[in-house]
Formats: sequence, C-alpha cells, structure tokens
Amino acid sequence: MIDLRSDTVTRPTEGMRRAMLEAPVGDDVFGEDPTVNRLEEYVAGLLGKEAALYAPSGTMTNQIGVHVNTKRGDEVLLHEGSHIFVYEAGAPAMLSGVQLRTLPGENGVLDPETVKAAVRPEDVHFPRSRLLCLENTHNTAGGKVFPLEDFAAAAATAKELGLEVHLDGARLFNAQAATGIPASEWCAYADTVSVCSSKGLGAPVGSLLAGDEETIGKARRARKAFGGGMRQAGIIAAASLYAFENHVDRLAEDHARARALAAGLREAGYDAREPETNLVLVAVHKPFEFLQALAREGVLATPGKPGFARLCTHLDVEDKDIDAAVEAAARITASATRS
Ligand code: TLP
Repeated sequence: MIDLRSDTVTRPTEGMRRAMLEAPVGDDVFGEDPTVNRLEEYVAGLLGKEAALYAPSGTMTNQIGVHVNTKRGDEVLLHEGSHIFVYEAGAPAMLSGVQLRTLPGENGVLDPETVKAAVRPEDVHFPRSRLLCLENTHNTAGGKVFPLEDFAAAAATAKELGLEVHLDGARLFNAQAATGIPASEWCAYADTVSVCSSKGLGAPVGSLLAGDEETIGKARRARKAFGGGMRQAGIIAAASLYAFENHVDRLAEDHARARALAAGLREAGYDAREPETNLVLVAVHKPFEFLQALAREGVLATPGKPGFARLCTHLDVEDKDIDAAVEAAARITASATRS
C-alpha cells in the first residue's frame, strides 16, 4: 500500500529511534525532564519566542492556545476551513466555553477588512471578540502558504482592535521550506504559535505551543487540566527534537514530489491543483467512490475539502511511490472510460 492519507503516518527513522533510546529523562510534571526542557528551549528559539510547552498533539496545543487567550463567553474569529473549527471535535466550546465565528477567505487567507467587519462593538448584547486564529500552511486550502504580508496585515488589524492572535502552525515549516522565509517571521505577528513534529517532520507524536513566558506559564497549567502533563516524556520528546534538528530542510523533497504527483495526475486526466507544499487536492465528483477505487489499486488518500480528495507526500514516500500512485489513478480513469 502507498499511504498518502497524511504526513502523520510516517514511522520513526533509525536515527530518531536511536535518539529516543539514548534520551536522558526525568519527571516533566516536576519540570525535570532534560530532553523535554531542551526541546522546549530549542523550539522557542526556532520560533523567536520566549518560551515553549511540549504537549502530545497539535489539537492540544491549539486548544491550550485558545484557552489561554480567551475567557468563557468570548468569540474567536477564524477561517471557515480552519483545522480548529473543522477537525477538533468542538473542543473550543467543550474546553474553553468560547463561541467560534467563521470567516470566508481565498486559500485560507483572511483579509484585514473581513477581520475588521467581524469584530463586535462593545455592547452588552454581544460576545467579546477576543482572539483571531490563523493557519499556515492551510490544510483544507491544500497546504497553501499564508503570504507573510497578508498575515502581518490580518494580525495587525486584530491587534489594533484589541484581539490576541494564535497561529496554528502545524505545518509552519512547510511554509518556510516553500518560501525560504524563516518560520519566526510569521510568529512575530502572533501571540501564541502551535507547531507539530508529528506531521511532515516525521516524529511519532508531539507538538509545542510557543509564546511569552507568562502565557506559557498559564499554558502549563492548562495542559495539566487537559490531561496532557506527561512524566518521563523525554523518551518521545527526543523524537521531536531529532525531527526539528534533522527533518526541516528535507521538506522541500516532499514539495517536489507533490508537484510531480499533481503533474502526473493531470496528465492522467485529473483536475489536480498545483501544490505549494505537500498536499495535493484533486477535484472529483464522488470523492468517497474515488478513494475506494484508489484503495483497491493500492493507494490510500483522504477526503479534502468538499468535492476534493487529498493526497499527501511525506518522509516515507519515494519517487517510485509517486509513479505508482499516478499509474494507479490512471487505471481508474481508464476503467471508468471503459464501463
Ligand atoms: N491534521 C490532520 C487531520 O486532523 C485532518 C491531517 O491529516 O492533516 N492543525 C492542522 C493544520 C492540522 O492539519 C492538524 C492535523 C492539527 C492541527 C492537529 O494535529 P494532531 O493530529 O496532532 O492533533
């Protein structure tokens, strides 16, 4: 099987497993795990923030981000296709008692006018607009980069109107690899940032929330409350540290393979959108049937936004897998033409 469902499906490499085996560990709830502490410092440095907090998943770091930036009854502004809205099981309402207000925007980008128009005036009838969440790269938009200037403009509008800004940067290093712009440049416009080591970077688990010391202090308490305080977590944090140190630069290979995949699919007659990073969206009339047919041909993929299938390249995908995936998709069009 060629597994293009997500960049979360990768297995730890030999080097990563060795780093895990050799990691010094301690009780991280007491702040005594040297590997977790090193990872948190390293990632804070990469993102240009004062501090960072290690947690099991990107969903958890996003939700801690929502929690520390809001109070119950507040309103959070975010793109209608954002991961926090679409794929996090209603957690903002469940865990933080906030209301989400979704906004439209091409390619996951929210423009300043849209943000401004959505911020509520001070009035007892209205919820308080408290937080703007932005996502880079944008998952449902097909791994699109949020252009730095647009990002700065949306964030500046939010700050002028008294909102905090959270960046869901689960695939922020894909944006860095695609543009050559350091991840920290986007982070400079956000109060809190979540990044994942378990997506394109190939760690089996792990995400970090970065921000200023005070906010990350609050985040540490929220992580405990959400059940994310782990003990000898260095054993897994070592994999994340290895991923950040060794697998960032190679993301460009995933992007090149995604471009080759899209080109091959187009040649086979599909409407495959040109990827900027590692996610390829293919417009199909019946995504579910298409995905089933593809699986029968030995290729796994997932639904993307409505009307699209999503194929994702990652650390465990080689050039030959791209060729095989294109051939598999071509067999489906061929047999569809025959029937
Ligand atoms: N995304 C997963 C699925 O949940 C859809 C995927 O396969 O793409 N932010 C963004 C932008 C994400 O894409 C994801 C994972 C997360 C947050 C959540 O990360 P985890 O899975 O670690 O909770």
